[in-house]
Amino acid sequence: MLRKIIHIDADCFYAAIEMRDHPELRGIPMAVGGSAERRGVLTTCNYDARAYGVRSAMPTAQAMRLCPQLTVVPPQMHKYRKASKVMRGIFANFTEIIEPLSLDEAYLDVSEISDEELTATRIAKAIRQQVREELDITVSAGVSVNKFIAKVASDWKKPDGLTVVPPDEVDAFVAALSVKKIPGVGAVTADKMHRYGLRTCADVREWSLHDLRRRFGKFGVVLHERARGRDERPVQPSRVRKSVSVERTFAEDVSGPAEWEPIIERLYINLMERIEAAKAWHVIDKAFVKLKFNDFTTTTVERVGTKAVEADYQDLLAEGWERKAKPVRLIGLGVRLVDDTDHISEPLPFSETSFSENDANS
Ligand code: TTP
Ligand code: MG
Repeated sequence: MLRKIIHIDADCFYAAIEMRDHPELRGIPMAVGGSAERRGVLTTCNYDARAYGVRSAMPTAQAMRLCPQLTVVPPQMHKYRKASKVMRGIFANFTEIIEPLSLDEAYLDVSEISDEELTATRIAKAIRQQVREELDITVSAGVSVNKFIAKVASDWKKPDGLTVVPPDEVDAFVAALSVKKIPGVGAVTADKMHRYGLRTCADVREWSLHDLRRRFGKFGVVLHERARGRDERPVQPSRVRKSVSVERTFAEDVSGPAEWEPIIERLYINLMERIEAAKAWHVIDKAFVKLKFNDFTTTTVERVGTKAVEADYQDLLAEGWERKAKPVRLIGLGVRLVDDTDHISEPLPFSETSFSENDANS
């Protein structure tokens, strides 16, 4: 089945928000980042500054040499997070299948929208307009049959661009595409490809899968696919994890706190391992326990403002147990998490490697 994928990416996002809030910054070269005196780095800059060669992740001092009249303002993350939430709300008016990649970027799968009037292109147009109206910034959009082409397309006419690559144009569009446009091909891989005479996707098509694998390892498989405009990756809606927990049902009911203390110690260690595996330390909001009594009733007790300390769990369990003071069949320990989609795209600033999709240099 042919899919319909939209990729949305805001134009010079942090800079656009600052220009919106400080109109005097419009039309002059400006950037968002740390000051040159403090060896700061830019997060991004507006398109006026880009004309001077100023770029994201560039040391501010270097940017000032390229463009001495550059105005640099400090980042205000809370504003960008808020704007990001509004953008996601707008996407959600059209589909639930939204995969955010960072604060200002997302894939949408609108294949299922069968309304003749509401084509993928119209949806992209409507989103661009709604973002402009609600946030007073511009986003660029790409519409095509898969993530790869939609992403390349959204970048095609930046800023404030809409590029649609319909199914019957995919082949020609991709053939002429520079290999540098393939996500994952960073500067190093591009150089290596150029040495082999691979400049466009049409060049890559001349190579067998076997040879691509031999020269580029696992990434050779990706190159083989992308060069033909293929990308089967689904749009994966972010499932926001709400809690991490462990629980244990006892073979025989335990009578109360005195008896379960050693059991809790081990359960607590399991919980710590789960939190570690989920990398959830920084988003813990509350600790909670669950008790199931031998009459099959369940009770939970929560405590805010804890980083999940073992002693807290012992207290919470004692508190829960006193509610019934009956033998216990099951005990659960857990933490509730704050919505951590807010934390996407931090810490600042990104290094080039952490921002590109798995550059392969093998
Ligand atoms: P991008 O979408 O990569 O860049 P952009 O929106 O500023 O510009 P473009 O018009 O080319 O899309 O990143 C989104 C935001 O993420 C950007 O506004 C600032 C932040 N960011 C960093 O903090 N460090 C970085 O190195 C990059 C690339 C972005
Ligand atoms: Mg952007």
